[in-house]
Amino acid sequence: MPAPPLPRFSERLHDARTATAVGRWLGLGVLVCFLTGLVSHGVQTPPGWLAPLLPTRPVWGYRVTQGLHVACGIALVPLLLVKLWVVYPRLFVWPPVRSVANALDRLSIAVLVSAALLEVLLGLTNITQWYPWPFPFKPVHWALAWVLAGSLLLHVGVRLGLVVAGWRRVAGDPVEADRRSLLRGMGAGVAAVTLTTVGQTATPLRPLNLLAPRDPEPGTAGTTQGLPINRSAAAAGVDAAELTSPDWRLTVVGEREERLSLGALRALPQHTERLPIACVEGWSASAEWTGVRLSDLLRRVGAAEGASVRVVSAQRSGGYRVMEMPAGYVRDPLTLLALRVNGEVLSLDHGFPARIIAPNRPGVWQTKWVARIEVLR
Ligand code: HEM
Ligand SMILES: Nc1nc2c(c(=O)[nH]1)N[C@H]1C(S)=C(S)[C@@H](COP(=O)(O)O)O[C@H]1N2
Ligand SMILES: [Mo]
Repeated sequence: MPAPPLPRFSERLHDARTATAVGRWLGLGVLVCFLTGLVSHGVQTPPGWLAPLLPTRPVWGYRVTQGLHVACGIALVPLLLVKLWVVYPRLFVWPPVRSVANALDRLSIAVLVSAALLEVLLGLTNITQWYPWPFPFKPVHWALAWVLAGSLLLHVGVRLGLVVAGWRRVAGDPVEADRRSLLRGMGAGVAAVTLTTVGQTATPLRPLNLLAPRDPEPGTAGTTQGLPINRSAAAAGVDAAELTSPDWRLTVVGEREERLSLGALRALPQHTERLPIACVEGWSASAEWTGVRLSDLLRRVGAAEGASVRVVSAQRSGGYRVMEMPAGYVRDPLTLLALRVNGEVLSLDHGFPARIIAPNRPGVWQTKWVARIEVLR
């Protein structure tokens, strides 16, 4: 069969060696995203065997892994665009399939490319808190991560020869100089998107933060008391009158049940700790928290050493209303029921009258507007 009038491409920079050179960086970015994603999944929704093993040190551990996840995720945008530009002429090869093996290979690449584009698009919309999809983010992002990892492994495995050859120098390669320019341009693209966003978690780069959706810089819209507000009291639909009423009580349930007023909480020994909030969406900020040690509160109601707890927010609905805290965080002296942040009484938006702050835990589990703490075992 004669070929239809397909577009023709000069070989320059659309060659396998260039695809491999770009692919190395792309593969590294995907690997970092995959591994840090596994960490996020494990820390946020640990299976039963893992929950007691989760470390509370370093206190900034999740801040680093999730900051890296979102930073590498953003860097994947220029990397993916360059990679697709290098290889897109392959869409037009004739004949489109040469054998069964070739058909399967091309099919697996279709899966790889779709999964990569979708994974990145989902991640980007999620960090801007825009949810245009009819499905929930997390389970889809999680499943796609495995599809992507599997199809990438297959893709690299099938081309192992080319990938290995790509590391070897070729004398007199006429494309070498152009390829180096392309990689430099790609590097500049990565640097640009990284430097203008990573300040949302890497404090010294805050002044460059032009594109990040959240900015912990005081004075920025949506930031008070030195912390961005992830979901305001109004957005969470909490009853401000109830939370600020003198009749407000915190219920703590163990062997006994106690109901403590805000005055009673303030009369207990207060501790001040510097701990970060590390949002799963990639921003983070450290703050100085003052309040009651969770372990002190639990000792008052006769909780056993090694207990885990359930924390219930005054928020009426939503995914963060109920939180379970494994024993390791519960017994940690840094885990506080915080009443103050950065020297001020918590604002309603930051969880007044009392919120949880625990070391090395994702922001989603730093429950605000705590109403009830129950010992589980
Ligand atoms: C190769 C690309 C990527 C892979 C393999 C990947 C993988 C993962 C995995 C496995 C998780 C854990 C999901 C769970 O807890 O069940 C995760 C979480 C997350 N990822 Fe990605 N990801 C990728 C790209 C991105 C990008 C580009 C962004 C945004 C720029 C992003 C943002 C997020 C966010 C915000 C979470 C936390 C979700 C939550 O806990 O609510 N990811 N990712
Ligand atoms: N009850 C409740 N607690 C919550 C949330 C929420 O929506 N409801 N959001 C969580 C998330 S995702 C983060 S990152 C932190 C942010 O705390 P901040 O708004 O005080 O900065 O609060 C956490 N605690
Ligand atoms: Mo968050």
